[in-house]
Amino acid sequence: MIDYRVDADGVAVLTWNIEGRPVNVMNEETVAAFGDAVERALADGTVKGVVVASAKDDFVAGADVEKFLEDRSLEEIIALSVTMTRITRAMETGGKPFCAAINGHALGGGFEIALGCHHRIAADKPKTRVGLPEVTLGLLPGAGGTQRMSRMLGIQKSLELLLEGRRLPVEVAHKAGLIDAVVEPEDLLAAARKWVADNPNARQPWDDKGFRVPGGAVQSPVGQQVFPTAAAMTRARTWGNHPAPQAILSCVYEGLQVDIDTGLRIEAKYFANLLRDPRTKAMIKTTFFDMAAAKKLKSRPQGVDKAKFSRIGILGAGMMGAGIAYVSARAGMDVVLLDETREKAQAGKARYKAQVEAQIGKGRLSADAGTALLDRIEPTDTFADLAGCDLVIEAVFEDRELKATVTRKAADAAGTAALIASNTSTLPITGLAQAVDRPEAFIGLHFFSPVERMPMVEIILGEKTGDPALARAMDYVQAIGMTPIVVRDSRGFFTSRVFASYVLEGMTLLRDGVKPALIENAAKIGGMPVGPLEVTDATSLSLLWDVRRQWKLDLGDKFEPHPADTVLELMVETLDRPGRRAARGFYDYPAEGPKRLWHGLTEHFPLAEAQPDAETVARRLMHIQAVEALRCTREGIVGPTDANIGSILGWGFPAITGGVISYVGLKGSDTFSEECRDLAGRYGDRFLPPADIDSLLAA
Ligand code: 3H9
Repeated sequence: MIDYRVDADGVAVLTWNIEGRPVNVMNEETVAAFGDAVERALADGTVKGVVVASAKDDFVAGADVEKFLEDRSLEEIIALSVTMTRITRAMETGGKPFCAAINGHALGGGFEIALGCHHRIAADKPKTRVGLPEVTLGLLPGAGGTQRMSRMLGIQKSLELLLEGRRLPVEVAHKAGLIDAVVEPEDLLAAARKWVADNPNARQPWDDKGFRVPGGAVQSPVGQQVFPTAAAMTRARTWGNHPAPQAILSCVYEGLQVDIDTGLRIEAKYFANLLRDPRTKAMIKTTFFDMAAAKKLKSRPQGVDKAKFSRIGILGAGMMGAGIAYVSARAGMDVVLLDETREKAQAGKARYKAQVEAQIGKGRLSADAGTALLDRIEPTDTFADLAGCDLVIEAVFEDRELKATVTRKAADAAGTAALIASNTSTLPITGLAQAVDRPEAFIGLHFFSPVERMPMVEIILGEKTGDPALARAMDYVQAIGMTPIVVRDSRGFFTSRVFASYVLEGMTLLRDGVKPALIENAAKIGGMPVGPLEVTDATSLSLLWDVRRQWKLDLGDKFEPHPADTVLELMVETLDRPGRRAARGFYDYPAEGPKRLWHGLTEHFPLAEAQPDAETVARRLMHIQAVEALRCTREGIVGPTDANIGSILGWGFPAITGGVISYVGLKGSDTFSEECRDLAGRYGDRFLPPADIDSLLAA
């Protein structure tokens, strides 16, 4: 587990090499083995100093996150932190120099081991990342990270890194002072050994009498300025929904006012409290494990050869089509971008020229790579250019006839080997598949806007879509670096349908006379990143109104009117406020200055005399999404895991809940049902929860 070797110079090398795991992780057994090795080195009179190294590609990837999902007592949870404290303090104060030889990723607890060494040398590998990303899992560093990093970098810089959980390239960490030296990979061990041999009296600065926090202590003018600002910014960003950033602030604030040993105990307490919070587990399950499994295509149909996409076609060079062309070209594919005229296709490509230039400007892309990327996109108005495409994605207007016409032409031109997809967000795939001779090779690929920033694609199965088509579609999504969820065909599929329930509820609140600012703020109190009125503006009221009208036409008697329909109609048809792009929606968007809620709202939607409390408004906005998502799972449109992933990546449902279905589990199905029935009694049957919720929650 931990190889122990002492060389002729008296330098012990403790090498992490956890059997049966792809990366080195820290759990009770591995940490105990590491502790034994540290003790042995300290006790061995022939050992002059110690190098901590790894035999795997990474250094140590942190605590074994799988263990965090288990139910444990406070004592058991604290034990890992306490043991790590004992070990790292022994390393720091045992009288022998310790040097970390960081050969690859050193993250979370792995980087905390390195911080517990007197010196850190890293191999110069561009892909290596180091840092403390715990906050992104809803946690805080529980093996000394908050205490050591703040004592090394000072309050401001350490809070920035701890609160963002940034994974730093080695060179950046070196500049920040977290890594002491960077060497060629083949020189790493020798450099570490040499440092140990040359520095027999190494000590951590915080173990010296008179140690001062760099830049100023908590009660210094700097501390007095940084903490209130950081607390206010955290509050503004999280609306009090995320316990981890708050706990990190407390750890640094309290920990820096005491000695390091007391600080480490404070950190352990906050760490354990976070880990016992059911929200943290829910977040870890969905964002760490389920998303990784989805990205690795764990549910891909078996027995279908992995598909390669060297040339693909996009129909329609509007915002979505151009975005899909860009992300595909970015992944190395040749893209035929087709529109009615060459000029329109060219304009679609041009949308991304600035994007590429910005990437070059930021040093994320070389000028040559940027030019090559754009060169891979071939604008055209000729269907014959689609010959030989492995995949064609239709991304024209939401007009059934138009879609059928272009899809048929494209399928004929591309040939029988091509997978044919539609990027519709609303029209059922089974109907669109009728346009082609091979409905088994037709599938929905629903991208989100802006394509290059949204990390997910909703794959929609038509009635006749075959497994090979699904497997190939998943391969494509993986190839462009995104996460797929798979859903069955239905009106609005999964994401558009549940997202619509949120924005329609926001508009219904407006119709009910609730203050617009209360609606927007309550959504954020509920954990949503953007209020329903603002996000409707961004999506476009007129688009939503068109969809509602189309559904009414399609469904006839079966169409279920929504109380928000009157709001949409008034805003779009009478008041001509179609949304953000026209700079007129629920908000005004003055050329100078920030957007603001349109003052005319209260004239057209008079305020009710009695305003509800924010909690009730938030509950309406959050519960309605969960009810709609449960209905989708009941109807077999989506499974609970994909529903959770889709809600977080697709429309920003709060990750701290673990997703829209997990949200119900966290509340408890009985409590949730009761609250929904109460809302249904007061605001309408749309809140009525499906029966037997428990059977819908299990992943
Ligand atoms: C922490 O450290 C808290 C401490 O402060 C508290 C101490 C008391 N645990 O991603 P990959 C698995 S919190 C369990 O495909 P790559 C992973 O699930 C932790 N499993 O490889 C996958 O399994 P499978 C803070 C882990 O090369 C396999 O290993 N640390 C862990 O693309 C291969 O992983 C982090 O947040 C883990 N910690 O990327 C870092 N790490 O084969 C988390 C990996 O069944 N890890 N696995 O699908 C990573 O970011 C990436 O794995 C890494 C390698 C960049 C290291």
